Amino acid sequence: MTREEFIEDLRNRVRESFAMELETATPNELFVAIGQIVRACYAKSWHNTRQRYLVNKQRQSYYFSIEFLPGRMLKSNLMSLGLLDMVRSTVEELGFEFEEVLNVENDMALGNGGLGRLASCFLDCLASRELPGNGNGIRYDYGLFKQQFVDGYQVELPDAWLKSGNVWEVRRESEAVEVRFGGNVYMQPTKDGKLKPVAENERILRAIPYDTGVVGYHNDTVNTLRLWSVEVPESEEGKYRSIEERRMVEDLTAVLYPDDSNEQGRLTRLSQEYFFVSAGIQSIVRYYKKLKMPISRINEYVAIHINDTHPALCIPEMMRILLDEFDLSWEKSWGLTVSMMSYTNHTIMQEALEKWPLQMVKYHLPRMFQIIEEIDRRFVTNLTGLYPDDLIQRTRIIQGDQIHMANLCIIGSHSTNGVAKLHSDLLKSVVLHDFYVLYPERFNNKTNGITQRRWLQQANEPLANLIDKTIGTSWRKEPTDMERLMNYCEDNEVLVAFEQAKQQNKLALAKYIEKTTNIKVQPNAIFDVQIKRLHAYKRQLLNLMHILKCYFDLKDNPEMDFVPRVWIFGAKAAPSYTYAKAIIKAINEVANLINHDPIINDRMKVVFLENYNVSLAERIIPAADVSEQISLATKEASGTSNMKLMSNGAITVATMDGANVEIRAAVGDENIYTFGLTEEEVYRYYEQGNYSAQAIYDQDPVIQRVLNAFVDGTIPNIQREGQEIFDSLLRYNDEFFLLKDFVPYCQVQAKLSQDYLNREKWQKMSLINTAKSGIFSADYTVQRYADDIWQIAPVDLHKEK
Ligand code: 26W
Repeated sequence: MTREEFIEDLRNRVRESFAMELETATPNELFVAIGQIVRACYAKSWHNTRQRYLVNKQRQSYYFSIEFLPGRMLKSNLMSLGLLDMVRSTVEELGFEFEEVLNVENDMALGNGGLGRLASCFLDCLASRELPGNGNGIRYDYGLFKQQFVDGYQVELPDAWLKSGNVWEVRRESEAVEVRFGGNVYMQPTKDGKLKPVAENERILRAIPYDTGVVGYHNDTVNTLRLWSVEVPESEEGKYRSIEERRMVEDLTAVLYPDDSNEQGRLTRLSQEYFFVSAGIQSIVRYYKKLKMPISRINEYVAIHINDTHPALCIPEMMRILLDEFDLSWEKSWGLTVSMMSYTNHTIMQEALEKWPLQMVKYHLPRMFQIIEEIDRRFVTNLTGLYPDDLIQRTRIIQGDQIHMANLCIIGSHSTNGVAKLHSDLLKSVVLHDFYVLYPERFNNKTNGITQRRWLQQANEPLANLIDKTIGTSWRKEPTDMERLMNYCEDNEVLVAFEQAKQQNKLALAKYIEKTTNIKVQPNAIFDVQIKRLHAYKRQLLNLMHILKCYFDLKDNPEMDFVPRVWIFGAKAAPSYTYAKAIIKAINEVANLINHDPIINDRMKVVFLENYNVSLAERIIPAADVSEQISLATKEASGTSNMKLMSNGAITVATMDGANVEIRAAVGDENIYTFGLTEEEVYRYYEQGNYSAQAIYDQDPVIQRVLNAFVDGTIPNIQREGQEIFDSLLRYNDEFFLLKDFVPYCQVQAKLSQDYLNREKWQKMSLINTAKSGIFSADYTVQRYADDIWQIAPVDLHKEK
C-alpha cells in the first residue's frame, strides 16, 4: 500500500463511516478508520490461511484458555504488516498525533495476569512462526476491572471495553453452536443392546463465535483467536420469559472473574468453563467433519491444549462427543482423547488448584458428571493391585465430595508441563509426585517466554533502533541474534548510546508519571520497578519494607550519600483479597509520606501507577533500571515480567524462584542481584516447622522499626491495614518468610546502588541482559510445544501449495 493509497482509503472511510472530512476527524475516528484499513489489509491472508489449512488437512493445535490478554492491537498489527512507519509518518503529516490515535484503543483485557498474557504471546508466536495454532476462549463483555485509587484505596470500575465497538472481531453467526446445561440424563437401551444416554429438560444456550485475526510478523499467516459469547437461542425464547431469567443467561459471558489464583467454586464460573469448552470442542469436531476423514483418526489432525485446569472439561466433553455422537467405544474414545489433550500447570499454590463440588457438577452438567465418574472408576480399577491404595486414593479424580480438576487433566492427557525448570522439577518431586510415579513419561518442562516483537520492538523503539544500528536487524526475526551485542560490552560509544536510549525512555515515563499522578521524578534516579498482580507470595511488602528502611536511614542521617531512586509499582488486587488491598493502601500512604517529606528532598520517590495493564506495562518496562522479582522461592511458577524487563536492559533483583533461575544462568552471577532463601531452605523450614518470625524481629532493631511503623502512626491513615500487615508477619508467623529474606535483600540493594554510580559497569550489565534475553523468546517456547507436544509443523503461505 502506498502513502497515496492509504490517504485515499482513509479519506473515504472517514467520510463513509462518520460523514466527516478527514480534516475535521479526531483521533477517535482516525483510530476506527485505520483499524478498518488494517483489517482489510490482512483479510485476504486470513482467508488464505484458513483455506490452506483446510485444503492441506493441516494438523492444527487449539489453545484453550479462559483468559487472553492481548492488550492493544493497532500498533502490533501495523508492525506485523510492515505498515507502521508509513502509516505513522502519514498520520503525522496530516497533522495528527499518532500516539493519540493509538491511545484511543481500549486494551483487550480478558485476563488477569501472567497466564492470560502468556496465551496471547503464544498466539502471536504461532502466527509469526507460521505454525497452524488457534486460540479458543470467552468474549467477556467486561474485561478485568479498571483500578482507581481513592484515598489510597483500590476501587474497581467496570471495563466496558466493547462500548465503542471492536474493529478487530468478526461475528460468525453461521458457526454458532448449542451448549446444553442441566436437565436429567438417563440411559436407554438401544436395538443393538447398548445403552445410550437420553437427556431431557436441558437448558439450551447459543454460543456465537467472534473471531479475531492473529497476524504473523512479516509473513502471510493469519491465525484465528475464537472467543465465544452467549445468547438465548430463538427456539428457547419462550422458556426465558422474565428479564431475570434472560439476565441469568447473559451473565454467563458478562465478566471475567478477577480472581488470580483463588478458586471460589462459583456456579457461573463453572458454567463459563463448560460453555467455552463445549463450544470450542464442538466447533473443532464440526470442522473435522469437513475433512471427510474417519473419526477414528481425529487425533492425527487435532491437538488440544488445556491452559491451567480451567478448560479441563475438554476431556469429558470430547469423550461425550465421541461416545454419544459417534458411537465409539469407551476404549477407543479414551485413546483418542488422551492422545489429543495436553495440559500446562501454572501454579503450585494450593488455593489455586481447582476443585468443584460433586453435587454442583452433577446437577448442572449431568453428562459431564457421568463421564468423569466413569473416568475415575476406570482409573481406580486399572491401578488397583499395581500401586499402593493410598497412592491411588491421592491421585483419583473424585475425592470426598469434590472433583479435582488437575487430576482429571493429568489422567486425561498425554502431556503435563510446568512453566520453568524449577517449577517443572517441583511438580515431579513434590506437588504432583504421585502422578510422576504413575506417568513419568507425561511430565516435561516448557519454560515460558515473551514476544520481543511487542515487548522490545514495539514498546521500546529507541532501544530496538539502536540494536539495529549495532548488530543489524536479523534479531527481529531471530531473537537469539541479540547475543551479538556481547561484542560491544567494552565499546564505550555503544554503551553510551544504550544509556541514552534508556534515558529517553525514562524521560517519557517521567512525563507520564507527572501527568497522571502529579509526582515529579528525576530521570537520572534509579527507576526501580515491580509490576505484577498484588499477592502475598510476590512480596510487594518486602519491597515496601526496604523503602521504609531507606527512609529511616535518610531521616536519621540526612547528609548521607544516597543514590536517588524512584520506586514504581503497578499492581491490581483481586477485589475480595483484603490483605492485598491493605498492602496497596500501605504503599500509597508510604508514597505520600516520603514524596512530601522535605528532608528527603526528592532523593526518594514512590509512585504507584493506577490500573496496571498491558499498555501501561509497555510504558513502564522500557524505562526500568531495576526489575524486582522477589517472590519467595518455590512460589512463582515462572514469571514473565522478569523476562520482559531483562530484555529491555533492566537488572534483576531476584530470588531463586521460577524463571529467575534461568535468567541468572543466562546472564551470569555478575549481572544479576540474587538473594534470599533457596528452594531447599524453604522446604527445610516446612519440614522442621521451626521458622520464627518473632525471633528474627526480637533480634533486629531495623526490622523492629520498619514493622512498628505500620502500627505506631509513623505511616499515617493505615490503622486497620497496618495492624493486618503487622499481624501477618508476627502473629501469623510470616507465611512467606519476608523477615528472613529482609536483611540479604537490603544488602543486595545497597550493592546495587553503589554499582549504579559506576555508569560504565552498570551499562555493561544492562547490555548483557538485553543480549542474553533472546533465549526467552516465546518463539522458541512455542516451537518446543509444537515439536514435543502438539506435533504441528510450519506452513509456508508464500509458497504455492
Ligand atoms: C481462580 C482460579 C485461578 C487459578 C490460577 C486463576 C488464575 C490462575 C493462574 C494460575 C494464575 C497465573 O496467572 N499464574 C501465572 O502464570 C504465569 C504464566 O505461566 C507464570 O509466569 C506465573 O508465575 C504464574 O503465577
